[in-house]
Amino acid sequence: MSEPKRYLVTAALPYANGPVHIGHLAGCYLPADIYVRYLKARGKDVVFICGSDEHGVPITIKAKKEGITPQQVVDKYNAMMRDSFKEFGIDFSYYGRTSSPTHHNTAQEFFRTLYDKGVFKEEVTKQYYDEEAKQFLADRYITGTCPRCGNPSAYGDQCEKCGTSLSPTDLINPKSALSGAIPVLKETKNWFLPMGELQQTEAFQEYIKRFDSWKSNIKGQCNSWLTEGLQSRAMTRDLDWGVPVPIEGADGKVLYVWFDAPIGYISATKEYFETNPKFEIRNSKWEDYWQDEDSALLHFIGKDNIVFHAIIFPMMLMTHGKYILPTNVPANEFLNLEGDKISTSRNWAVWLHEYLQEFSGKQDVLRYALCAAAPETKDNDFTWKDFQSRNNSELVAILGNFVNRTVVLTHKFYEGKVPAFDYKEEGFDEAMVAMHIFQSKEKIEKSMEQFRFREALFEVMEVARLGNKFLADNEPWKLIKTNEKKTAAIMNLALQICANLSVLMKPFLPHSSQNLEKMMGKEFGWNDIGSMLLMQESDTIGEAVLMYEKIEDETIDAQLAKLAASKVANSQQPLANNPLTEVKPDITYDDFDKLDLRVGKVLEAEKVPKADKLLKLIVDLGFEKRTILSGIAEYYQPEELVGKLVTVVANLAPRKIRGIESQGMLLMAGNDFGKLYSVGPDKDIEPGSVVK
Ligand code: B3M
Ligand code: ZN
Repeated sequence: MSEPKRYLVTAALPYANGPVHIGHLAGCYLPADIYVRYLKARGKDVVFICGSDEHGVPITIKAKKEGITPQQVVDKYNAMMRDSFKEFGIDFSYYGRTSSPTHHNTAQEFFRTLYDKGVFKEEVTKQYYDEEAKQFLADRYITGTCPRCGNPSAYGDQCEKCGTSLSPTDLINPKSALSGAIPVLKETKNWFLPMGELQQTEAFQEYIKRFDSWKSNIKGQCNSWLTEGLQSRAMTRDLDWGVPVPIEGADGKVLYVWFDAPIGYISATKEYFETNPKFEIRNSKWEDYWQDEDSALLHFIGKDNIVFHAIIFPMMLMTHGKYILPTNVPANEFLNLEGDKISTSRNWAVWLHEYLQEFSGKQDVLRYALCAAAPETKDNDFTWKDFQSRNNSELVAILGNFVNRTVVLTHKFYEGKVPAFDYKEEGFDEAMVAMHIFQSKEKIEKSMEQFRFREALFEVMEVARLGNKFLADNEPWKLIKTNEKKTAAIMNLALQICANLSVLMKPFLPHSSQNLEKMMGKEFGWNDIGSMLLMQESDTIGEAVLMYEKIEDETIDAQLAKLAASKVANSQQPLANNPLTEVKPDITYDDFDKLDLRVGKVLEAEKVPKADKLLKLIVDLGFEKRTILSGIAEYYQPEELVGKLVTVVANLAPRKIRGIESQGMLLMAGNDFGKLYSVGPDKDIEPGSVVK
């Protein structure tokens, strides 16, 4: 696309069932905000949309847990999240809610349009039902083992470990999350989006060409979905919390949360235009951003949301007919904390609202640390030590130090007035500085366009480094005694670098950039970058403002102690909550006897391309060789397995995974905390032997 006329940028609508943590921020809100601020600095027309996702099973489960109504849950967390995003400086144009009447209407109308066009396939299928709770078990109401990676606590809609989107019936050993009961299958009617058929359409094939220019982590996930072939997916649910299905014969059913939530971006945009008179003046309307081919549509999300934004929502938009399709879906991977997966239930997180209280005024430090460690291409780790050193040795020692010295010396030597640049000397050259900054600008722009914000931030710091070094090398505080003219020129240049930095920093460190603007007494735009004439002779600068201060070890230790307390609390959790103590219901010997377990010998093992977790094994069962796919690539190197004796479930019905037929399963010992060990005989015995 040539330069878009306008941009509609969205950040995933967080479920309003818990506070925001650093994983959310690094995953999508911060990158989206950085990008939006960058576009705005360049004078682009941008609308930045987010809001609370207030439907879906996660909300109702939280309500049950807290003993309050779903409405109370969403009211509480919607306010909390909105406020902390705001204080942190995530500059949404509008923060909506999917419980709003505008949203309900918009989502229902959308469904109706697709329904009237005959897009959906009406199907009676068997769905899991909890006979104790008398309720169908959609999505997260059901848990079980992920068929793809073996994660024992996958949800009915998705495995959070490998990111796969699932149907409840895909789960191995399904269990009701409501009562723990083993669910039964019961018939019910639902409306399906025929994704397999839609995949074949010309329009969709045309759309997916866009993937080629997307970040490789997204392209990879999307392509593997497409190669595997998409399956129809129900867009309605038997639930009582959500947007009612607006057609006859659908009593007691609501829209699937992943049908209504992305439409939330549209309804929030509508509400923004309805409530913001600014747009009437500019004579633009919400449709311009969603329905005009000259607009760019960008969805910032975390990796677990890729399929919904890159495939399902575009299919909805496409079949509706009036909408543009996403220009890009810049998704990040996951952020871990101190080497461990962030987890709300284990309280293993840094909560934004707590950070804002405990580190008051230090929003930009967290923005900086999170951007520098952002999981842009692979999962990454946040540690408090890294946070401290980013602050102390980068923000304080380089950026802050440079700005502070420049401003303080300008006050000391020149009563706060910009001194003249009137000096010539071989090797002392303002054009060199200008060139350096201009080149940085170009690098930053290139990185930004590719959503490589870490790289861009690094380059911004390069400019601060340049300034800091420039002062350290020239020592104006000494030189003033011997060469006033040169000192003035040095200070003039230092001020020009500060002015340049105030713009370069803007997308990343908005609070400190504002402070720097105050100190410079002026605001500059993106096109000013590279100029050495931003500060004019005799301009008066403002007082020095402390931008960053050192963070002491005690502060970091207190945070680490807080996390350590979570670890202890988790290990002391009542046994009833420990999945290892829950034994499945009794079975008879006849049930057990149905299993045909055999000793097998691994002959070959290799990674499955584009599947991080999977190994493809050739296993000798004595009487025949089997191809078996096993989700153990994280725990075993292929070569470790060759020659090993393992236990194989030899009569498990074959399953196609990633286009390869898996003819059995290996037994593995494991717990919920990761790590799997293969289970085999402890003495050499020939392959094919029966395990009983
Ligand atoms: N609420 C899932 C999540 O918070 C979901 C995103 C919706 S975006 C339309 O991860
Ligand atoms: Zn999985």
